[in-house]
Amino acid sequence: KSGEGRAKAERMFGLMDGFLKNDPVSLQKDILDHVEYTVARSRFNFDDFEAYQALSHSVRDRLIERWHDTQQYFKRKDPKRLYFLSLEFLMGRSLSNSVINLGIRDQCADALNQLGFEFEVVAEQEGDAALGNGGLARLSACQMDSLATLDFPAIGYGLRYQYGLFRQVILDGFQHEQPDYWLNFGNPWEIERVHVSYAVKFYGTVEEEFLNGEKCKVWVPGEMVEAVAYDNPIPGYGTRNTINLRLWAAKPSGQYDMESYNTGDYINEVINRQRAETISTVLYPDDRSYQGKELRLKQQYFFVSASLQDIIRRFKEAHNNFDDFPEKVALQLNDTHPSLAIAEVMRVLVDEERLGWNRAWDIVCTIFSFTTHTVLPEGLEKIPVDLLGSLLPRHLQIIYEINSIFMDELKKRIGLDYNRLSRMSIVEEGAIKNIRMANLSLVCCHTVNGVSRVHSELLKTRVFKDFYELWPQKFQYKTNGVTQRRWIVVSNPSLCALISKWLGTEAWIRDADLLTGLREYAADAILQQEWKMVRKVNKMRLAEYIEAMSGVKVSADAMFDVQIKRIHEYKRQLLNLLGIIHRYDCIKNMEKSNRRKVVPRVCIIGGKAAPGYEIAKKIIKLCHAVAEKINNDSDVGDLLKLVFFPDYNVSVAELVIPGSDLSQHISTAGHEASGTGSMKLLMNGCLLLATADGSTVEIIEEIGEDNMFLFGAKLHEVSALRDKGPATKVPLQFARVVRMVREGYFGFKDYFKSLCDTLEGGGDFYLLGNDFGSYLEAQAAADKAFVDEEKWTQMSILCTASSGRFSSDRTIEEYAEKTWGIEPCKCPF
Ligand code: H53
Repeated sequence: KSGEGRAKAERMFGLMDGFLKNDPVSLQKDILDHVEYTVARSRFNFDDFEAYQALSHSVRDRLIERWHDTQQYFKRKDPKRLYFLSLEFLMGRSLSNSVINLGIRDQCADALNQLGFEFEVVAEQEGDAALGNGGLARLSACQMDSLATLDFPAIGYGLRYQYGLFRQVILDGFQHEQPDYWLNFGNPWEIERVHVSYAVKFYGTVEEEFLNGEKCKVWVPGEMVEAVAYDNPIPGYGTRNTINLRLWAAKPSGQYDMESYNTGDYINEVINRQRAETISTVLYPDDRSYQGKELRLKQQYFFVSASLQDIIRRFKEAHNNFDDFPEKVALQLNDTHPSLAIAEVMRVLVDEERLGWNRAWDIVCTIFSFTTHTVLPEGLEKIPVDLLGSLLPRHLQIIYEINSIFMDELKKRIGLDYNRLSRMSIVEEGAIKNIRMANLSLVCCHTVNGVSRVHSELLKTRVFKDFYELWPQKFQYKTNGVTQRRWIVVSNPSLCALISKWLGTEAWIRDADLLTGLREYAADAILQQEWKMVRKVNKMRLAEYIEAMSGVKVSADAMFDVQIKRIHEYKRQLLNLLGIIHRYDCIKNMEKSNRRKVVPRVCIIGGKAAPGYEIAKKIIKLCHAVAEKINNDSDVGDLLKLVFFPDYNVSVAELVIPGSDLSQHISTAGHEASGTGSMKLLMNGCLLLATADGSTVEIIEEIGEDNMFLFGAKLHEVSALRDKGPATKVPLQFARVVRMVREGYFGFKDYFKSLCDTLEGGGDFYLLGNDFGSYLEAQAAADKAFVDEEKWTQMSILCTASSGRFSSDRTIEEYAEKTWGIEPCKCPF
């Protein structure tokens, strides 16, 4: 464009103010219009849910406006874009988050008020979008918020499951799973794009053909499924930028085989075609054991293929030479779930674009980066060769070819060290041959990121040691972070207001490092008073919820002690429960007069167990059995209560976190890759009781050991302790509490036997016995600190003040600079 033309276009973008006005009167009119014309209710008669629908549609209109402008702007500027591929996004609710990021929260509340509705009540009508399992999935959601807020040109790609993570229902203390058919009331936060759809191929054979005298491979598929895009606008905070999360849904393909329509079996033919939709039906609820299921592999390829067709189409709109591809495209693999993308890009470039193997390979090696979220070799995904060969025959060939070239090069580098060669091979030999998706990713990506410093060290020295020695330059880490927009501004508005008041600015909402400004007031009596008030009100709200949910009355003066996360043996909810049993036992056995000295506690545990994870389900049952006993014991009264929060999800977290005094992050050292719950709690001024694992190690550096309760074996001690066999230091109290469970003090003796067996008789892989003594000491220290209100409040303020480093904004900035090589592209206001 000429200089003048560009200036004109700039002016146009500068004028790009919204059509839709954000004052309460305009908003109210829009809400009423949506009540009438979208929800089809009378504006004289609609309820809270309908108000939610109408308000959401009004907000969605505003999102769409910004979304269009942002896409338009990106298209014009054509920056290098980040494509974030993840099979899971745990978004939770959207309304409150959207109105806050758009800066129209108060106007919406006013508009509703005049119509006789309350914003909080209306927002409560929304269900969670739970298209993910746990930490990994919520991390993706936090990172999307940061990408938008920091104006990065990014697009998220994933799957639009019809059934999100199962609902956990507790019956008689046992977990039952119920399907989460979350779309039955419509979803105002997505936009169906019937015209953005791609055919995805499966099965079939690979044939050789001669084209222009050149031999080439052609994949003749046996099945085609259509992928249809659903766009979910993600607004940034304090910016016009609104990026896209594009989720794919499976539909029967339009391109079917005409032959089969002449067989006369019309009904069966239609039913078969309809089966295509199953691909995006349901989220796999187990987050780290991969069982080589065909449907799971289909999901992976389906979302990868559709996303890449979309990415390549977008690239080709503006470019005609694939050598420019790496300058415009960064592909981020969130764990190995999308790693088939590597083989898919090779296939497209070699078989369809005919670039030749070497040119295609050079491109592939510069566009992919990979983040791993696990510590354990068992957590790494493997795909049986037979399965891959039948579903994606051409991809298997490509992976074999990549491996063969890699193995040849490796032999030249390291010689004939067959053990090491077989460890590093992408193909795992054995009774069942497997493709190791992590090895594929390590070979083909330019960078592999860990999610905390300790995690990265473990990757280098254990999990991927062989690869680290070969390519040390590929290894980086970006300590995880969470978004303060969701975890303070949305979920804890009164703390948010207090922070802004004392800092004299709201700038920390975009720059969390500014929270350190609170440090200088940590000892200020007035701030402490206000801080305590805010926390007390949050605790009262939580107490009300507990009573409504479980019938258990709790006092907001007690210490609220929470452990909220997926149930896993390594996360040691069982250690927490044994500690609670010990506390109960002590109260029962102490002189009545001494009970006055006990610091009252409300212990809260929440989390889901994977449906097939027996031990985890027993831990949930034990929690209920112990709660039943304690909560009904008049000797104990208010001194100790135990509640299990059923169906823990993002919106439950938003309620629990602001009202927590103490939170537990007590995994056996060396097992939690990072952990992100701790960061959300820290931001909200909750003190941590924790082991030195994952990101906690870095949290300690920020807040100091004095401001938390640290315990347990250190990483370097763990393997020696295991080698030594049954812990020699197991305290007597440990044996006693395990015996209480074993002998049926809480009932269900036979059922809990196998749970107790994991702890005794040479087992105890997770070292509960070893850590029990120091765990009790840390708990005692927490009790002691809680009594000194002034000190506790000061520590609480310091936690929030030190949490800035754990904002996902920092994580994303590091990725942008060190891994993706992308720059902000800010849509003018
Ligand atoms: O990912 C989180 C980490 C956390 C880790 C978690 C995770 C999953 O949620 C699922 C599978 C997996 O391998 C790892 O356990 O430590 O904080 C985000 O990185």
